[in-house]
Amino acid sequence: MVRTVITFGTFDVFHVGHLRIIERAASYGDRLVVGVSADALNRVKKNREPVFTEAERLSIVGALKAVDEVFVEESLELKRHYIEKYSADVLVMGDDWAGRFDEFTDICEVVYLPRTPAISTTALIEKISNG
Ligand code: C2G
Repeated sequence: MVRTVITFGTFDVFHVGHLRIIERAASYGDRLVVGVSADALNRVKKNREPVFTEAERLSIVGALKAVDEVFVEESLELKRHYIEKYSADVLVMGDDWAGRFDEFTDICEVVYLPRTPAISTTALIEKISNG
């Protein structure tokens, strides 16, 4: 039996914190599927335009060794649908989302992993803009 892991994120201005969570997520199973937030969803969630478009973010995440499949996450409300569609056995998220997806424990295991400290897309954007 193939154990499928699913995770979600914007993965904008891809950094080592993103890489680490993807690698750790992959270690929970045999196959890793990643939902990459649509540009429109990112606008709603973060109130800003992503630096890289969803097509670019999808290409970057999809090219990673640990990733088997990528798709566009259109809405936060569709999580149950995506978990079922991709037959995920485990949902992995960073602990900034701790407790937020516990409702899915009826259909899969839900795991929250500690975020990589001291790095974020927001901090990188600030650092780059301030020169
Ligand atoms: N992350 C991490 N360490 C960091 C930064 C991010 O482990 N220093 C993790 C986050 O916890 C998340 C993943 O990397 O699990 C993607 O982070 P974001 O791109 O910020 O994702 P987000 O916009 O929170 O989208 O449906 C859920 C959302 O789509 C998650």
